[in-house]
Amino acid sequence: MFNSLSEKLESAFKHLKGQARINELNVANTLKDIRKALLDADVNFKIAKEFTDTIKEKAIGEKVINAISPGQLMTKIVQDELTSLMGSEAATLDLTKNPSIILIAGLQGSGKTTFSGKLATYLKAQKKSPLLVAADIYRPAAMDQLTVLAEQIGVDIFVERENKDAVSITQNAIQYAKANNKNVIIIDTAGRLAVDEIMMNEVANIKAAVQPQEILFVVDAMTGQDAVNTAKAFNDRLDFTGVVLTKLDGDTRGGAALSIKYTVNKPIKFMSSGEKMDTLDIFYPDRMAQRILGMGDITSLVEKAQAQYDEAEAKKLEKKIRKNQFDFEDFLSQIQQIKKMGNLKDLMGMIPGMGKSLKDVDINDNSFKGVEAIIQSMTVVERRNPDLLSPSRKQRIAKGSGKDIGEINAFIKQFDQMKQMMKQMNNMPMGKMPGLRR
Ligand SMILES: Nc1nc2c(ncn2[C@@H]2O[C@H](COP(=O)(O)OP(=O)(O)O)[C@@H](O)[C@H]2O)c(=O)[nH]1
Ligand SMILES: [Mg+2]
Repeated sequence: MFNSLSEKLESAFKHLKGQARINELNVANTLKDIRKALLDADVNFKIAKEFTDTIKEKAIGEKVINAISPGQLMTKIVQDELTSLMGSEAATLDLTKNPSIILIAGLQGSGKTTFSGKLATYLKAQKKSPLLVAADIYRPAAMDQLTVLAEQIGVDIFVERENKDAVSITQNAIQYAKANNKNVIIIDTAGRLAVDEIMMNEVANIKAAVQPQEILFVVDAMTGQDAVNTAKAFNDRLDFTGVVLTKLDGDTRGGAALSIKYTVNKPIKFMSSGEKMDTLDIFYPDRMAQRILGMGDITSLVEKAQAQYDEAEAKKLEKKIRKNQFDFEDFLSQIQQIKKMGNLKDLMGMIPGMGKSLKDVDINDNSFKGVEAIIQSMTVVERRNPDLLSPSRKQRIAKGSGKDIGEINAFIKQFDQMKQMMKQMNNMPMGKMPGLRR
């Protein structure tokens, strides 16, 4: 995420790192490079200037030049300012009403329908009972899309295909929700390719009719400054309660994330990347600032791991590792756990220092395909007894998984090395392993 921006910011700090002495000149050069990095990320020039002016002021105030580690102090100042530019605190959803109504607005193609599905998945996981409402009356395909999503995630949907009045659909949906114990209503509306009066009127009419607690403006983060302009137009008309940044998976530059809060003074509430239904994340300005500065985001990584964490399973696995009984079956189930945590490259990017080194590496869920195919071509007995793999069995597995025998041997060798490492860890005195409790 925001790789190019991260890289440029990191290199801006080089002025301070390599120097034996820090002086006004290299601080000024750092600021100049920071400003350029922001402009290249498509941050509005006024915001970029104000940003570096503030940093300069703070750097003077905190006497960066005389500090023992000026580079570190400067990074801290930039980190704090990035955080505050994106909103400081994480924002929450107002779900106090029963039912709570969430209106989803934005341009066509921004990701409203996809987000509606993700939000419903997220709320369902929080033990809410959401109802999706198909209020995009113009394209029958839009209703189909939401219907398919709803079915996939197991959430109830309200559709009235013959009704051509979005306001009346939403009013009927509220009646339906009340009668069927749905406590959150998510209204997926129609969008246009550009801001236009008819669309704005329609959403404004729905707003007036149903008085939603939340109006979430969905915007494609890849569109940079345009995203910010659209946000302004929607906010002037709808006075929305929060922003959802979508498509943070591509090579999004960061301009939208950094400029929207400043421009409309509304919090970014969620960010979303990819088309899987479980890739919706709360937007935490402080964690995002850390990621942008290449510091990773261990907090989010741990949270994601915990969400998938099955205590009983983990205990069982720990026992097996301790007894040196880790087998192919355990390996396969670990891979599947990791895949459930979300986009792999994104996950790796949360490890401090990893983002940059992964820039050109192509990792995705398919990266595991080879290994999965190999293990899946083994019999259950073989999976549980790695030592059984004789040459003839390996031949059969190679055939079954479409690999050559060299690849099978390489995989088994890796697996053995991994087990060897686990064995060594088991033999290590506890005191030498920080953070690992037994
Ligand atoms: N890569 C990526 N694609 C997305 C994301 N969200 C939505 N899309 C895709 O963008 C297109 C438009 O999304 P859709 O939800 O139909 O937008 P809507 O017109 O606002 O309802 C679809 O092809 C989605 O699959 C995202 O976070 N990442
Ligand atoms: Mg849609």
